[in-house]
Amino acid sequence: MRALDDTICAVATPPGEGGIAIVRVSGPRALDVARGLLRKANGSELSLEPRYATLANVVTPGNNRIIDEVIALLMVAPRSYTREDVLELQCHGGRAAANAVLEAILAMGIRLAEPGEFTLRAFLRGRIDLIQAEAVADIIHAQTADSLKIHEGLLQKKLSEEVSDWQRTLGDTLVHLESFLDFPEEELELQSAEALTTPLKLVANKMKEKLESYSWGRTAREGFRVAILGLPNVGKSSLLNLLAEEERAIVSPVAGTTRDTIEVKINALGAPIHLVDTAGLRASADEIENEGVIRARRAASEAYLLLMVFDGSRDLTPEEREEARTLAEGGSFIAVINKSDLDLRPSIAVKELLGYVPLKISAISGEGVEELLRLLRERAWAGEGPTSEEPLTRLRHRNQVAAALERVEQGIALLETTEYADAAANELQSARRELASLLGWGTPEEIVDKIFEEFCIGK
Ligand SMILES: Nc1nc2c(ncn2[C@@H]2O[C@H](COP(=O)(O)OP(=O)(O)OP(=O)(O)O)[C@@H](O)[C@H]2O)c(=O)[nH]1
Ligand SMILES: [Mg+2]
Repeated sequence: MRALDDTICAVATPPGEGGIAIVRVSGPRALDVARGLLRKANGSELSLEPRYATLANVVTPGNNRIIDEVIALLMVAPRSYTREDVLELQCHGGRAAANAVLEAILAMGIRLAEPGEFTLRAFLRGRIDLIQAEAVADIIHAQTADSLKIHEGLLQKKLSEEVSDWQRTLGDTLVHLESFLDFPEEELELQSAEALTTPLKLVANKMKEKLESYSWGRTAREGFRVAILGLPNVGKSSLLNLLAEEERAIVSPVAGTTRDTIEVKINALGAPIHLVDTAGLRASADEIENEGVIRARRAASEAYLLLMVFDGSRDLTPEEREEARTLAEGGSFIAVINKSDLDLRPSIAVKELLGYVPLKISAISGEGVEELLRLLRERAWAGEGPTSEEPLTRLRHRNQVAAALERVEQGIALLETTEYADAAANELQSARRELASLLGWGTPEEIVDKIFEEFCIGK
């Protein structure tokens, strides 16, 4: 496992302008940083009362030049997020102040934290389990109220406690089986198969219910995948940017601008939508563009819904008709005619082609976009709404529960044919290991690393 004995620091707030920016320090030297950099307004040294907000100047050691005026908070180990000494400095917002404070801390020999390293420390020190750590990342990334609610529940250990209950039940049966196996000379009676398997069957049923909740949980976490498709230059990337409310994809009048798929999560009036912008569909002599088209078709096949975009400023081409027909046969779609601010020529043609009047929108003026969001929400929820208050939301969780369930069912089958108490005990032990791994205990390091890679710096 990674080093836990050094001190790390990072700006914990996102880049950009805002009221405040927070710089975080965690580790044995956090107090040194406070002593070295914080001064009272009159320049004298200042001592921080743990858990009290203190107004302070951050100064350059040596010449006492003021870098920024901050609110300082000290959390002393083990009563902190990482269970280490933690110093948080609320600087003025924007990049400059927080970066200057960070530079001063780095100059003291403190290391810049990796993404998620504060939470990783909380996990490695046992303050939170892996499900809670994942929930922290998912809360940060949550786009909708549903996703937030589910992940707040996970952070409050709702799933962790259920898993621990299952482990306890398996453990009770194991104790009985093992004492029977370990001390045959004491002539302990093995309970009847029914007495042994009844609690196991209850656990198996609860696991099955959990597994069934995954489909909704995944949607709540990841969103409904909607792939934006169409010929080059129809305005797919412009539409993605408009819906995402940020300039995620490059937009240009050059046909064939987008190559790779670009994914963004949006909140369509409450519905979680995972939008995928794709390369314009056309045969090209450019190898990279062709790869882009292959990716676009893959995105189409993986999508829950297609958002077909047509260009309202020109007529439909024969290839476009052919593409649209094929896409329409392939799955559920919404068709829009973009560039409604220009002459809308093909709406009649699209109606003939696809059998309904497409929505007219403009990625430039924003016309029709509210209506598009409404349509997206409607179509998304038509497929699936909330089915469970506390669903499984991650594939990792689903796989671990499925693996544990398999072992429990195997154990039950062995107990029912009697004779095989030791084999059954092995199965139950394996099931307990799968559940422990779900909670993060004994989970392979590469899996843990992968989880923390999703985090942002400073969390
Ligand atoms: N007038 C007008 N122009 C638009 C609209 N939407 C996009 N455009 C313009 O159309 C051009 C192509 O836009 P993009 O968003 O890059 O189109 P695209 O479909 O992503 O293109 P490729 O990535 O090449 O497939 C750009 O010059 C945009 O400014 C619109 O609603 N109205
Ligand atoms: Mg594009």
